[in-house]
Amino acid sequence: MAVFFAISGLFSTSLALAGENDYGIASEWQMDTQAPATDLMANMISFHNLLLWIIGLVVLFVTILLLIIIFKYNAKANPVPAKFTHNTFIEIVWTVLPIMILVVIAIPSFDLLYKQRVIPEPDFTIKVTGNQWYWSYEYPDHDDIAFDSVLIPEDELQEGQLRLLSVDNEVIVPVNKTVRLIVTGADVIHAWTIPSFGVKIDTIPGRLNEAWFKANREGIYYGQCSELCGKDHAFMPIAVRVVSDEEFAKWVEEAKVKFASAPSIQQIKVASFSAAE
Ligand SMILES: [Cu+2]
Repeated sequence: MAVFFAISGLFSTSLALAGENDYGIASEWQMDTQAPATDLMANMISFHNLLLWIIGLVVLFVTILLLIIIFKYNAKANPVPAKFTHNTFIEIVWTVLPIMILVVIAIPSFDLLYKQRVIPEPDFTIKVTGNQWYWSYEYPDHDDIAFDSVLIPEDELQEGQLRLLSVDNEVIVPVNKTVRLIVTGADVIHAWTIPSFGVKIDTIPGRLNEAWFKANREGIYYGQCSELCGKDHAFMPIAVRVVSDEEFAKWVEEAKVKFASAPSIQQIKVASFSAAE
């Protein structure tokens, strides 16, 4: 069994290295992660692959030792048991070797944590608010464009739209720009994620969390709320479209007009709530 896991681990490593998986969306029979659209995610995948090799080799090594002991040192094959209780050399080896393995893991691990948590100078900021059960986005550096992003129900899907993933208003960002996310929750805890970006962060009511990404490839990327938040948790997807600088500038101009007049769902809710009081 252990050997099976080791081999399947190595197998999925080679799959990921071959870049078989899709960008921004799960693929049929997918093993391993979605293809990376940020340097950070590429970094995470190579760290993940390093760990798989280490885990695989450790499992293989331990399995071989176990098999040797099971067959060579059982009572039948070895009728006179040894009496020794200590072996200084082997004790040094099994202390020092794991320490060295942990150091090999720790160095890229801390490097990755640093890259994730220390946010580089952003080109602009997007504020993300998780609501039951949709997302709200604000672009404070672009005239406070604000809109809600709601799932397109299955019976209203147009050609090319995806069940449980497509939304009415996608987040639009330019390629190769550092985007800072400031996230919060309006009601309960949600979590915003785009697997291909290597970003996942809790949106907590009454608290601001920060994350960032710099997409290095144009395209559409999907994620799904990743913190159980109520009955429609599965129906509040995240869609980010990465476009060229020109397309982004064009979208900003259009969005200023489009979202200027449309009151957000949140505002309607608040209005009806206060009217009822
Ligand atoms: Cu949720």
